[in-house]
Amino acid sequence: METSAHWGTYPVEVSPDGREVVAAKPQDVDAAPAIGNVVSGNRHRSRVTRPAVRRQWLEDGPGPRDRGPDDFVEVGWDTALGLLSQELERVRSRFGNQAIFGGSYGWGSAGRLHHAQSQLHRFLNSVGGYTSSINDYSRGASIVLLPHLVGPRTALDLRYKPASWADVVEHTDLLVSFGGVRRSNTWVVPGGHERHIGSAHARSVGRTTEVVFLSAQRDDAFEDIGAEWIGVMPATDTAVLLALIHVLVVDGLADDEFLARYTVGADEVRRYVLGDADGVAKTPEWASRISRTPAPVIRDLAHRMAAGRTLINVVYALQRGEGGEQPVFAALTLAAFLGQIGLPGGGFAHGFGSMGDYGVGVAGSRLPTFPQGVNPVPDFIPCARISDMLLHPGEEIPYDGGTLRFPEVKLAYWAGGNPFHHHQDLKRLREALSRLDTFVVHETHWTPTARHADVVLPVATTLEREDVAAGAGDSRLRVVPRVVEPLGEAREEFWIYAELAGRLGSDFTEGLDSRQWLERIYEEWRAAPGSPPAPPFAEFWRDGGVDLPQDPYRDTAFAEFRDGAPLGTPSGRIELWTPLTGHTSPPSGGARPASSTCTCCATSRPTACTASWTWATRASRRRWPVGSPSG
Ligand SMILES: Nc1nc2c(c(=O)[nH]1)N[C@H]1C(S)=C(S)[C@@H](COP(=O)(O)OP(=O)(O)OC[C@H]3O[C@@H](n4cnc5c(=O)[nH]c(N)nc54)[C@H](O)[C@@H]3O)O[C@H]1N2
Ligand SMILES: Nc1nc2c(c(=O)[nH]1)N[C@H]1C(S)=C(S)[C@@H](COP(=O)(O)OP(=O)(O)OC[C@H]3O[C@@H](n4cnc5c(=O)[nH]c(N)nc54)[C@H](O)[C@@H]3O)O[C@H]1N2
Ligand SMILES: [Mo]
Repeated sequence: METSAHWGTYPVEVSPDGREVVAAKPQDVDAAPAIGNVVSGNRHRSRVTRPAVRRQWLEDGPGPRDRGPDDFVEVGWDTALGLLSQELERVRSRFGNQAIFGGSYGWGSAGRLHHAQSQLHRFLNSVGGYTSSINDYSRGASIVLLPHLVGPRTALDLRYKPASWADVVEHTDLLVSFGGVRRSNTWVVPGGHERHIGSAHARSVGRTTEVVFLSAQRDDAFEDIGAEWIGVMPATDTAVLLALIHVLVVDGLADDEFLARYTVGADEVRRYVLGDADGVAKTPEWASRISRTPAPVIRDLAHRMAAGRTLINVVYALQRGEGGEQPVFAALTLAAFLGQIGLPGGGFAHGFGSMGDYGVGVAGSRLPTFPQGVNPVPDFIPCARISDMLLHPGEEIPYDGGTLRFPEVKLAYWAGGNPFHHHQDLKRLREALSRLDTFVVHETHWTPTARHADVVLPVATTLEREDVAAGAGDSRLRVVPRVVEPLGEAREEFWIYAELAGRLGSDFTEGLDSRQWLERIYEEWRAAPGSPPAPPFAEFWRDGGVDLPQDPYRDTAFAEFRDGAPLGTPSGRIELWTPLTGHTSPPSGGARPASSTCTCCATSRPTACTASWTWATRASRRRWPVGSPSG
């Protein structure tokens, strides 16, 4: 029997007594070794097996308190659901639905129906809505930045239609990656893939293309890719990038024709790297003092880049820190100075080695989706502002060229994420959570987040429920069968929300159980225009899945632009500079963006989030990472 995780597809067996799951030998030659932990974790003693309520909350009622690891009282489902529905009712009727935070960032587990966030959002929408969160921790800065530089559609294409591994093999002479092209990272895809393909691609690239990666770690790239390592201090890549531009400008290697035709602001960049703007020439010697990358290495790299078809890749990690938008901006600028943006296998990429679905070269099919309904509450935060929101209710912050006011939240509801794993400054997070009246967590395991909750509800794992799974560009929509019964009193979240909705007088299920919903989302997907040929549900289930078409995408991001189609930026070109006075309006026109993030959300201080996303602005305020690796 095969199951699915974000880590991929893998076979499992069940012990003769039907209770334990046993990992079987994977057919996937590139299977992630960590997959074994999923199986051994399924019956681990850290599983949440019964609903549990913080004793103090139970005895003294909802209210702000230090949510340390004090004791929990296990209660029956009826008691837990009764208490929780009462509390949800109290908060929504007394304070309004915006006092419920349901952002609930996190990956949960693979599966299209039992997607933890979709389920929670559908439930909260059914009871009047919630304060939501947008964007992510993965590309928090670049999701907001790139639409301003290249337009919203091209920014999206850079994620889903970048130069592919196959393009690199065929066209790229030199792939320069800022950050390691890690094998381990490509094991993971949202929704998982039928088979891991990263290593095979890396082997091909290793045979055809010179690969150079800049990183603090020597062993930071696929072994097979045969990459050359250049050491750089973390968070100093922007200095190296500016020095590379400096060399191109000074040595006459910049593609002035491309810059004139396809970009705005190149003259300002030239003046900036030459030091006309601030008296500091961004020479390789200047950069080497900051980055510890030797100046001759930088100079040589610039010449190698200009000598053939070069693709510049920036891994996600670089933008996940203060000032993290700068290396992304500077790398795009460098690619513009090389003039190869939009040529096959050349230009700029942002994700090789960060995610297994990056550059697979296949146009992703639409996938079955559990409908979430409509959220009438307009309040939202960039997801990484959780502590700021709780500590500073009512305060305004600049966000993506506009202003955002933090709502006053009384109850946070988390399902499928672990903020004590993913957030910064955990002491501050703990202080922030102490301001809540109530913190609800659905978990499979007693994570640190669960231990900080007031109400902890035990949920069934992927191995304990039925679902369907696939990732973007996947070769198969897979059946995810129930392998064992839920442990202890763990339940499907679908059941939990159905029960709560019943108590609160709303409709979560539309009269269907989770198996019927599975069939419904599958059949709706099958009937939708543009879906690939697929059999009826019963046949699909019996066959264990259906193959998805592997149509290669024709035009990569920027291909049409190179052919003359304008970008979705105000100038229609790549914007390398923005006047220091005033920001261009966000692509959304100031309204809530469908999906994007705060430039500074990786920092968690409102004062650091200035929506000043040009590195020119940053530099002028002397926020440059000069001298210290952490900036
Ligand atoms: N220091 C540092 N912090 C980081 C990063 C970093 O590089 N360094 N990376 C950041 C990034 S890019 C990301 S994406 C985040 C990841 O942050 P998270 O997505 O929060 O991390 P996970 O540990 O995968 O949390 C998922 C949780 O969901 C639970 N779970 C699984 N299935 C289900 C389910 O069906 N229902 C429910 N209710 N729960 C379920 C799991 O037990 C687990 O605790 O971390 C971010 N934080
Ligand atoms: N095995 C595994 N794979 C995963 C995940 C996982 O949890 N486990 N999470 C997935 C998720 S949610 C995401 S968002 C992606 C994250 O993908 P990334 O953000 O790309 O992954 P990281 O491993 O954090 O960073 C990649 C490499 O960048 C280098 N690096 C870090 N900072 C700097 C810097 O300032 N300069 C330079 N030059 N190099 C730097 C580090 O050496 C690191 O090995 O990974 C995905 N893949
Ligand atoms: Mo991520």
